Amino acid sequence: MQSLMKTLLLAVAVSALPQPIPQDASPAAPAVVTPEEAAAQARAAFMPDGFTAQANQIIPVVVGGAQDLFVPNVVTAAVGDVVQFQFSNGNHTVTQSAQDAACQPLQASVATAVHSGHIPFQDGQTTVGTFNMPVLNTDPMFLYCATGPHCQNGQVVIVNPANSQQIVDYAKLSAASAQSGDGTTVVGGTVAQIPLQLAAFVPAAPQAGPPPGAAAPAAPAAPAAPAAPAAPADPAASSVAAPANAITITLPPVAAPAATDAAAIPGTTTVIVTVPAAR
Ligand SMILES: *[C@@H]1O[C@H](CO)[C@@H](O)[C@H](O)[C@H]1NC(C)=O
Ligand SMILES: [Cu+2]
Repeated sequence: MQSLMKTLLLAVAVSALPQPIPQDASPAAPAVVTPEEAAAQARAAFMPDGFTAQANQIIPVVVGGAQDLFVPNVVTAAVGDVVQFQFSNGNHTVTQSAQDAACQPLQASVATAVHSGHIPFQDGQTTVGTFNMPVLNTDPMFLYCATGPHCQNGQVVIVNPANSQQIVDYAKLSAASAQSGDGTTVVGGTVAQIPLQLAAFVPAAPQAGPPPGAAAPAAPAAPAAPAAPAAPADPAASSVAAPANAITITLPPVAAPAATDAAAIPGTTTVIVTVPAAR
């Protein structure tokens, strides 16, 4: 009985909150728009008029790419901002969990918990899928990728953490979890496509799949290391013998703090930087 009451109360509370955008079973690819238009669509869908006078930054967060991570993985956003998740290489999600239930969808118990659905990015794509999440309050939001072991491997992000320790604790909890649960319904933001040129990332280089049994393709040639500049013309400028691969940098005079004896500060400071030998 008590749990029935709780369920009813939750249902009432949930119905008072902004409702998820209904999704088709197989939605057509959204039109390609600018990042600003994508954020504006999300604001129009989720923010009552009262929000429009508030902050309206777009905060890009790159999802996946060369590594299965969120970059950045800590976001500070004001009410009225839109966090724009931009999906790079792979097939990732942004899915909300409870703080103490890493890698499990909060949506299972709270219908308004965020989930983007799986948004892929494949080599050669010229558009980027985005999930535009308006920030409706500044409570911490714990989010992860629900694909495969990505969450266990550290693909987690917190929006408005209470302190800098939370991301460390949340990532540790994620790594210790057995496996991830997936979200079911797209909730808490709008999906849109933006042109790759306007995205906040450069896609990972295409992976040429080697034919079965073939040796792995040669790694792309490393850019040539810049030649070490000639040693300074006046060796007296430095009493330290510079190694052959050193660059000598002469810095401008350092401003003397008021309480320091200015005579003790040399006119110039010579720093020797040793450049690692080219691989
Ligand atoms: C992305 O992952 C989802 C869930 O596993 C899957 O249904 C979908 O086909 C995948 N898309 C691509 C392009 O791999
Ligand atoms: Cu992922």
